[in-house]
Amino acid sequence: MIRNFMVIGTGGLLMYSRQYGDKKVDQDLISGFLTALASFSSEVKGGKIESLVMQDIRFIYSVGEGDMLFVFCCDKDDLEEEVQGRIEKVKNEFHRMFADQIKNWNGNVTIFRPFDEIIDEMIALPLKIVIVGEPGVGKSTLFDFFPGEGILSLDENDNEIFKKSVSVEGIQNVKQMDLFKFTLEPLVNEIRLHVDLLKSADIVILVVSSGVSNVSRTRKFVDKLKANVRKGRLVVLANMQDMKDVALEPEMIEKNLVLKTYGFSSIDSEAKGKFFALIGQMLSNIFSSQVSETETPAAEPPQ
Ligand SMILES: Nc1nc2c(ncn2[C@@H]2O[C@H](COP(=O)(O)OP(=O)(O)OP(=O)(O)O)[C@@H](O)[C@H]2O)c(=O)[nH]1
Ligand SMILES: [Mg+2]
Repeated sequence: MIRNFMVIGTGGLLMYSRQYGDKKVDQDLISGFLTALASFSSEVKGGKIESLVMQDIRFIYSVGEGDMLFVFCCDKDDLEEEVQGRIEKVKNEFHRMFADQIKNWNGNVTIFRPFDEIIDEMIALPLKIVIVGEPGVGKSTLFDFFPGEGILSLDENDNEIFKKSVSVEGIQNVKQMDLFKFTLEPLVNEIRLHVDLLKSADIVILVVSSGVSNVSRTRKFVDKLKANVRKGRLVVLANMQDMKDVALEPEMIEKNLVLKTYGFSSIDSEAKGKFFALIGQMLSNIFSSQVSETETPAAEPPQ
């Protein structure tokens, strides 16, 4: 996820800054980045797009006219290409909109605020969601909420990767989402082929049918999956909660798999809306500070 976008003028003056999500990028880290840049400034000339990782932040930057610096601060595991493609567009648009103001800039940062709307449009990356589970847990039923064709591609071993891009309603700052679908066992067995996708996914949803045997089989794959997903991003969708007689309660499953678990039923008449609401809830849980309490077995069990 992009956390912050900055335009820095000559002499290191911050001309424009826009923050996304609740978590501010640490000011000291930004200063550290600028200091590091100054120490090899000859290399950043020429409009090339560069990237520098400091702590958990990846700075992707490009120099514009008059040595202005355009910087995206992202998560370190984000795929660079996805952001790089946008930085040139953003840079050109900023220069185009503010050509005169930049020339005679007197230090007033408010004159650049009209850029808020432009940047929000330009950098909206689709939310990347991986859906994984054993056969028959309801993955396809979830995908079928969304009209339109999916795209099928093959990995190196001819396993199918199914992707569907859908428009999102009702989640703040999210307009589009890319859903990927995998069957649990082949994914985990071939996990090295999918590390980039898993690590860069905003959320990885492990779907279970909430049946005892399905949950216990799923459990065997959790550790390996968790090791390849960003902290707090692997969650469980306890599907088929309508099957009251056989479905384990979400709290039980959460305890058993030691992962944040959300109850669900895909055959609910309002399942689509509820699915969006859940995604919103997952996102806000991920970005709140107590993210992954449930991931530590030592944490008190939910009751
Ligand atoms: N009662 C109930 N049935 C469900 C629910 N979700 C899915 N099903 C049914 O479960 C069956 C399997 O669902 P699918 O969506 O095909 O499962 P899948 O995970 O895509 O399965 P594979 O494609 O074989 O991997 C279908 O008959 C669905 O109608 C649910 O929440 N409640
Ligand atoms: Mg299916």
